[in-house]
Amino acid sequence: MTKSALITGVTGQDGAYLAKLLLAKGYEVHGLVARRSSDTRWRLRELGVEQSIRFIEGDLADAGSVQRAVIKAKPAELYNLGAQSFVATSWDQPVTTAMVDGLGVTHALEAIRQFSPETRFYQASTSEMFGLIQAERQDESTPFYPRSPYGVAKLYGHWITVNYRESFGLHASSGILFNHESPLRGIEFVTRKVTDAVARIKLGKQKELRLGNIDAQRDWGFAGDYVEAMWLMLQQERADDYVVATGVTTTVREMCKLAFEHVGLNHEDHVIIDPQFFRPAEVDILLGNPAKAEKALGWTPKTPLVELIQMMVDADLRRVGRE
Ligand code: NAP
Ligand code: G4F
Repeated sequence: MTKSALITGVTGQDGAYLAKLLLAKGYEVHGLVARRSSDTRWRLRELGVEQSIRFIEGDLADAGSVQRAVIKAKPAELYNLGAQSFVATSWDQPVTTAMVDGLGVTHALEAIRQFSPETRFYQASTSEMFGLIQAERQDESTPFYPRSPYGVAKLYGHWITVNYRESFGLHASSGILFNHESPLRGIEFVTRKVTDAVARIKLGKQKELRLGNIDAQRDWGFAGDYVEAMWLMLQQERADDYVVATGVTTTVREMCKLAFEHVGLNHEDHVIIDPQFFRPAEVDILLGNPAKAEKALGWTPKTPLVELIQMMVDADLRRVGRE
């Protein structure tokens, strides 16, 4: 029998890759989409899956709409990827961030609890919850110390997922994913901001790139690899929580160097430090330990950062070239 899946955040980076993965596995894929005034489906078109998805209008902040989506899709698996996911914006819109990234998770869990308790649930948790890190390499037992309203909201989402698993026996798993990027990454995130600027500078359409704290370090992987870990989590007999990471950390500065070098340029000739991109509180360094996911799920990261950045620069060169 065809399995049905419901993805919140289907128009986002991860939603698009996950939809493609599930369709390839033969799932009927439903996507919850919030009403927007302009088109948000470009990623689904780039991956050639837009026509195969059954869209259901709804918003994570609106409990009734999430319930109706669950009743309509009758999903065997619900992947809760929808979020206000840009950390910097969470200081400007802390309440929206809490509503969607925090309470929105409870709306999804309640919908399952009341209308579809057999549905398996995936929560998109984040390494941002580790914030001011309490261990050199972060794993499932590392204490959390979020440093942004986004991190705080996501921590609520994480614990309510654990709580509904323990309270009601739901098959609810939380993936604590470290940063993952791709050519479909939003332009506001630092990797894509850099690769887009590199393409524009190379093609003579831009001269400089303004960045904030380039000493920050992140454990960056490829989104296409990470959505496989999400799916694997929901195929396990027991629900659990997993760190998904590469185990390698790199500065923003070094990531920039890789991107500029790929087109034969020197980042030092173009990068300008601009205080407007510094954050009120920073997560200086993240470095994950994915040993549990490797052992229990058989998952390993496949794409090294240099390959990922080159893939993103090449995609942006093509895009900017077409403009
Ligand atoms: P993304 O590209 O920003 O996508 C976010 C998605 O959420 C979009 O489809 C967006 O819809 C949707 N959304 C926003 N507000 C919503 C609302 N009120 N109701 C329903 N949907 C809403 O994020 P991503 O990089 O794919 O990340 C997916 C999830 O993983 C997010 O929860 C994020 O916080 C989490 N995460 C990401 C990373 C990472 O490095 N990428 C790491 C750890 C965790 P529109 O297109 O209409 O805006
Ligand atoms: O690319 P970023 O905006 O990603 P950030 O804040 O790490 O958050 C991403 O990863 C989280 C997982 O840990 C996700 F949960 C979250 O949804 C999102 O996907 O910034 C990365 C680093 C930061 O330290 C930031 O201060 O890059 C630094 N940075 C320096 N200059 C910049 C810039 N970030 C952005 N976005 N823009 C800059 O100009």
